[in-house]
Amino acid sequence: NSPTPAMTEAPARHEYWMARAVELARRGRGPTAPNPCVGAVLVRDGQEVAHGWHERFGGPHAERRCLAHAREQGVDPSRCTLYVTLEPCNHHGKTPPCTEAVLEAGIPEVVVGALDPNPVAQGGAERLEQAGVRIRTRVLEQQCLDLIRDFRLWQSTDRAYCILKMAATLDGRIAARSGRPEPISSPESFSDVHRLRGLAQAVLVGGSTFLGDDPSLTCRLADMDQPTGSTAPSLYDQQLINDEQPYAVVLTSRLPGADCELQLIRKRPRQTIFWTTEQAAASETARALEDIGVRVWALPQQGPTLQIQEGLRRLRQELNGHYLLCEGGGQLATNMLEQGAADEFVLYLAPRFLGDAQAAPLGAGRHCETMAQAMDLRLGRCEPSGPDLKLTYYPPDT
Ligand code: AOF
Ligand code: ZN
Repeated sequence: NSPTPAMTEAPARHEYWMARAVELARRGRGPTAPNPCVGAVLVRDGQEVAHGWHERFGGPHAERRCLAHAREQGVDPSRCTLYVTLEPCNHHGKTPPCTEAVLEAGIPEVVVGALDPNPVAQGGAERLEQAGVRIRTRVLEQQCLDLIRDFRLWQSTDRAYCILKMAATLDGRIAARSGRPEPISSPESFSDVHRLRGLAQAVLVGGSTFLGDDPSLTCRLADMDQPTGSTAPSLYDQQLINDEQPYAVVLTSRLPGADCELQLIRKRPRQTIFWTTEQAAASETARALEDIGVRVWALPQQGPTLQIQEGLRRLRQELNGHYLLCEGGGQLATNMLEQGAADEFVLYLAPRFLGDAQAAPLGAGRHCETMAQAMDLRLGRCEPSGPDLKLTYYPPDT
């Protein structure tokens, strides 16, 4: 029997409520880009009395949403502790400073997850402390920093944030021996993947997946649940209304003919992008593809493959793409990890075991004599997804 948060020692209690704020913040992932997702909770006498999160870019910040919720509930914030995943902002941006809102509400204690990496907005914690508010910072800091990894990347680089997603059996296989695209993971994981596609402005596959699976790479909304509790029109609604689908990106040195029968070329040429070699991009085949609306981008060579980061940069610069979702296969996943282009690696592990060494594995193309050659990752999140396990990894040094 785990004790209730009200009974636990202060640090555990603070972490409990910060974890709750992190979950709230995650609901805003996507529509808040390129701003951070932020969550906030107001707690009184060990009870949550109000909550809020940043719902969409340009909208009210998490703290203000939380205070508005408190007002609706008839709660007096001057007897509460505010938990917020990111340091309250201290600047006039699209919205006035949250530090002002906190002081006006008379909140006596604020617990902050991560300090704001944005030099324009930071300094809120210090400002509140000077005004006499009890401040505690860096609570569950790593989780709160992981939450805004995308935001930190958008602030420090000019490229899109890349999520590498794979589904595998317990023995690390991504297909049976036939290679046919059969489902591996559960329906719950399937809808989670479509949520990721809904978040992304582009979905990337390798050349062999493109030719072998003939994927449509669309986000199929009808199968998905809506996020609950949101008042903003969700990204999913907007996509339904606008019929927006993520761009389909294919990394390949061999371009298909413009008259081929592949789904992307036949049905979605204007939303298809090839990342290819200089040579292929200069070919007649490339011109014919461009004539039907396909984009062909030449990427610089990097070792045996192409420089993925350059594709991510063009995606952000030319198409305002903030997220790219990479859906494998094993060779592309390996290249991506080797190039440090996977900012987040989401792995759905299904409780199934093939035991066939000829079945396609999660990774391919490297020669590793010893474990010293392994690429190390850091486990960020571990959560059930129906009967599967959803594991989120990050590069180790971040
Ligand atoms: C957010 N949501 O809940 C918090 C943020 O242009 P603005 O006014 O929306 O301000 C954006 C900056 O405010 C952002 O870069 C971050 O540093 C800070 N905090 N931002 O989008 C929030 N609390
Ligand atoms: Zn703010």
